[in-house]
Amino acid sequence: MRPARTALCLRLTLALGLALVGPMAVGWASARAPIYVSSWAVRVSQGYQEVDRLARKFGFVNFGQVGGTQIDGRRREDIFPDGQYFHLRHRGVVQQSLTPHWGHRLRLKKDPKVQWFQQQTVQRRVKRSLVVPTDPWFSKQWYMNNEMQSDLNILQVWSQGLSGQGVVVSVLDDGIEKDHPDLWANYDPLASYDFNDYDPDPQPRYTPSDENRHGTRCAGEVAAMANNRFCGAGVAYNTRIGGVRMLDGTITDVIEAQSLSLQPQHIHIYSASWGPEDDGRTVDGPGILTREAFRRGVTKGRGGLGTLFIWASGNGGLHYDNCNCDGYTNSIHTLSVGSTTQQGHVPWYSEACASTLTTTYSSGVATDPQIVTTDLHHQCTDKHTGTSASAPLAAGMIALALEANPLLTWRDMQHLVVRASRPAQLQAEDWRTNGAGRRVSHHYGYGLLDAALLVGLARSWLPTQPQKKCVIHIVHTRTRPAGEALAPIPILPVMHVRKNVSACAGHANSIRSLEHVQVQLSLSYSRRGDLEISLTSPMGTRSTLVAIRPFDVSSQGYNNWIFMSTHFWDEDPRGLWILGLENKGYYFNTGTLYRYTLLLYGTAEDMTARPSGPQSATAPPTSWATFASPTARQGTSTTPSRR
Ligand SMILES: *[C@@H]1O[C@H](CO)[C@@H](O)[C@H](O)[C@H]1NC(C)=O
Ligand SMILES: [Ca+2]
Ligand SMILES: [Ca+2]
Ligand SMILES: [Ca+2]
Repeated sequence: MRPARTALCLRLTLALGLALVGPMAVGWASARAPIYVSSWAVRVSQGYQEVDRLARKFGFVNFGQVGGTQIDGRRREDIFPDGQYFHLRHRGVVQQSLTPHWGHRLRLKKDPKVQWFQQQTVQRRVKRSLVVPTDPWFSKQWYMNNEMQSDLNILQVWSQGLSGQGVVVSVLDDGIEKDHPDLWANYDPLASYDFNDYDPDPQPRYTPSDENRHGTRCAGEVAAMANNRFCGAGVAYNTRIGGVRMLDGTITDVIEAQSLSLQPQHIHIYSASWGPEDDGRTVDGPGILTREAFRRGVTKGRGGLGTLFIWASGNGGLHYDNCNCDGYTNSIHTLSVGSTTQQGHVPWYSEACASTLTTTYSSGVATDPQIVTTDLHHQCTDKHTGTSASAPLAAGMIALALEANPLLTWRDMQHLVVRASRPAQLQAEDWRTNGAGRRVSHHYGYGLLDAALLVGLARSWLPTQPQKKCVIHIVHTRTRPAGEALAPIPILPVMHVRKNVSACAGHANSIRSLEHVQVQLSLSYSRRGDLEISLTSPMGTRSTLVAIRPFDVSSQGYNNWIFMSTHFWDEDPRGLWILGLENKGYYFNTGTLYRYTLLLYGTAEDMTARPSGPQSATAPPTSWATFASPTARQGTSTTPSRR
């Protein structure tokens, strides 16, 4: 499909090939389409020489007789006594394909000497035992050691022979202790750089307070080595791991953009746990270069399949921050990850917002268990916390999915994550069922990410059709070319702006199934944090674009700010969209709406017609979100801008 991908493809298919040779143990989830490999069984009665002729003629390699291997000098003729079955492979055929090779099928069919043939498919065989790493701290890794009923389901994936082989992840943070005993073997200098000191070595700067331990901790969650008698195991323990040191110094648009576009043909997944201050009053996002880095990443990175940017949703829960006021996590190009505690509660640091796609485990109150990972000074810790602990877990799970299917695009992966996330036992007051029948929450996105579901779906996923973008200008006070100026709209205490939308029907960019929806707003408001903004889709899904933020007393309003919601995923966008503006604070607030643009992203395909995902039809019990007591909150410290 995309020629630039060849090199990457080769390397990854090699890894896949290896996985296939081993005791292949795949898929316990749903029934799937067969996956064809570059291997044929043929029956030719005239024997070996005739098969050789056939192989030469069609460009196959003759791997010999099936059952004809010599053991102790004796032929194993008991299996196929007539000696007529042969194994052919073709080097010019992709290692794995969802369709049989029609050309070879036709040629073999036409050849009179071929009595029977069959292109081989991947046989899904489940190993009956789980592969459990022997690392001494693995027993403490509660979120993946099968101790709890709804863990991240990672043992299931390891037991299929997947461990992130061939995948490259880079952690953008404060450095990485590359000689750490649980990281060194997976450390990848090509996926690393130091943009604080401009040198290739991302080793953290050591200080008495060990403030630069964050990147090393995140890296271990992804790629700590397994079965080496040290610490625990990373989610994708054979993934190559790099670190970009960029948070330990002055951060600029240039440094962010350089970090996010480091080696985009080599690094497949970037994991980032930083952003604007989580103080509950900032509205800020990437600069012009960084936005371009995201755009280039998804269009040109990974051989054109698109770089995967995994982002922590934010730690501003204590300040009632909203991750939709953070332009990194709410970008359609980043896959935003929230947190839940072991008990399935909303953690005290968690930020709710409409752009979060999925959730993994992390810390909670002081009595909740935390995340086990590598630490500075060749140590191991069981005290890693916050949403910054959640994003790398998701990055590791996505690495496993990429090993299972290296050809997934950045949008494929978001579709898969939507389908592989489950409400499970996660508690929130706002679980709703959207128009595509999926439960979604502002605290958790589509719920807890399940690695086995993700990998199972990834194996048989048919590529998502091209992204369509439909832009609808609903309010604009710009002077039109004709000279007609539209008057700004005063914002009433409760106001709804309705628009019946065709979603570009009849045009090339007509959308049948939604992915991301953006709302771009320019408005003034006397106290920005008091204004709650919501969007309701034609299918009746109401998504809060921003909830009240009591600390945001700014009178600056929103200046072309883009809010994003993932809650309408796979819905049909045609019909009435309602933007809701509501004063939830100071009675005398006033404001003016200058501009409102609705940006719909999606595809022409009806995605709901595809086999349904893992979403359970039975609704789990919901309850009110619980927050830790203020005293317990002090147990965990977070640094602004790092998560
Ligand atoms: C929206 O417009 C379409 C086409 O004009 C019409 O059929 C439909 O009834 C309208 N829907 C609403 C809710 O007004
Ligand atoms: Ca350095
Ligand atoms: Ca280990
Ligand atoms: Ca935030």
